[in-house]
Amino acid sequence: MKTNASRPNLVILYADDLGFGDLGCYGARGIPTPHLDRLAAQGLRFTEGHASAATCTPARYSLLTGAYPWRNPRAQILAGDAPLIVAPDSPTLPALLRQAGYATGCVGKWHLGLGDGRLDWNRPLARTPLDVGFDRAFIMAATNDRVPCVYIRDRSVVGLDPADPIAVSYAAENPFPDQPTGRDRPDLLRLRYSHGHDMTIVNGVSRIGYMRGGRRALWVDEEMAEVFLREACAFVRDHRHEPFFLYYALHQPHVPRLPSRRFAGATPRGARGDVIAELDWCVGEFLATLDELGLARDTVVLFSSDNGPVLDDGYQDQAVPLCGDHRPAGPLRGGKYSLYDGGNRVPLLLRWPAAVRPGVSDAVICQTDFLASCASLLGLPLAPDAGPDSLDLLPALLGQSAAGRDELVTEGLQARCAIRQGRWVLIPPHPGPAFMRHCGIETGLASAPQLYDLTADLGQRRDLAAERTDLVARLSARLAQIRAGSRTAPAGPRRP
Ligand code: NG6
Ligand code: CA
Repeated sequence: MKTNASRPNLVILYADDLGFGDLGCYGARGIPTPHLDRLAAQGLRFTEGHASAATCTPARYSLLTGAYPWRNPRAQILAGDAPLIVAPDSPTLPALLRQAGYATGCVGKWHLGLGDGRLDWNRPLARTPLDVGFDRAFIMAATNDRVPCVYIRDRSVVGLDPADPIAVSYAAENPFPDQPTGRDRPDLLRLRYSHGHDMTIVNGVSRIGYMRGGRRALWVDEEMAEVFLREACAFVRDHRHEPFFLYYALHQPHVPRLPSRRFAGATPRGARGDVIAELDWCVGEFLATLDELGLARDTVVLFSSDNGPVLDDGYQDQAVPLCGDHRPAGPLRGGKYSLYDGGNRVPLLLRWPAAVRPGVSDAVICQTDFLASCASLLGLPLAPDAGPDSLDLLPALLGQSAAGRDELVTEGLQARCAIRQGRWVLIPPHPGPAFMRHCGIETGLASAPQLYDLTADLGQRRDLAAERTDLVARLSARLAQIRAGSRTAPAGPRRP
């Protein structure tokens, strides 16, 4: 089946921990991102694109299911051996597109769990992206700082030698005393940890979790960008004659930040800047493949990030001292893990040359809305239980309307939520430290409610909770009502 304007290809390029201020087109200085800047110039650049959460697993869960992450108590930063948290055969974005005849592929960071709780890495895996709507998958299980440090194709670890089976453990104690850890053998490290990340050493970098075996299958961090890029391009090449959906989840700029030789030292911002430059290059190479295959015009390319930025996320890679005057979250307060806007407001770009005129949009869009908006684009009905928090924002996404969400719930750590309504954000009282000392991030947690007017105070500096007790009461009640309910999107037509 040939693609055309009513059945465009869809690609989601998803960065890991890229902040609102990290790209040139969002005001970054000192980190060249020419390819993403060009993508922005050729399409729509959103100033109010939001992940549903300030960490990876919950945000990705929402993107694929159209549900707020706190609806699923397991949608929290997962260990590398956690079971799949998306119900098999549930109505996900890839499942919707697969049903509509699209070839569906997943490349890159997964972090939504694998298997059914009895994971054996040496046998075909019971639950993988293939069980939630993808025809093909080439992934890492969790994050680049978590074991197992291997690639998985469809259901199997790539390049595994059966004589050297993989064992993985997230127990408190190292069950593999013969495997050196960062804690015991710092002399073996080429990149030292700053906090956490002191367990099994792989490629001279200690990780989260313990691992033994699988030596032939271990990834080389510096090759990861090219490996995923190659797989993403191969998927597009293989499916160029039919409509396709590709979810290409890049690993940059998540820790450990180990760019390929080409990008080591490419920016004055140190490793974090270098891997953002590398991310930009990957996007450029990927877009060039669309051009070469004559697919650019009829392909909707969405670019976004799973959560806000962090400088020191556990390795001594000099991200803090080399940051200089670069502001990874731009004008926003907080970053990754935070309930402030810097945690969830991220770059969001959409290019579709056949139908979308370039511009800038201030419509509030959440990644949760991609599901219903795609269904709307393709004229596909959504099951009543599909995407309980997914709004059809197609007109806003295509630049035909300035109206996005009026209301949005976002989550920091551990399902603690804030609510946005129009210009107002309420962060209810939540127990916990106001500041993450290791990461240098303001969490937004406080014993009193906080209320901010984003129109007058984008940087969330002036807390108006004491002055506007009426709004605090109204928004608190609304948040409680939302959390007690089972959906926020209408089950029928979903235009807000
Ligand atoms: C944290 C890790 C951090 C990162 C994060 C998940 C420590 C001390 N910190 O627990 O390095 O891996 O989890 O990041 O272990 S995310 O982008 O996948 O949400
Ligand atoms: Ca992330």
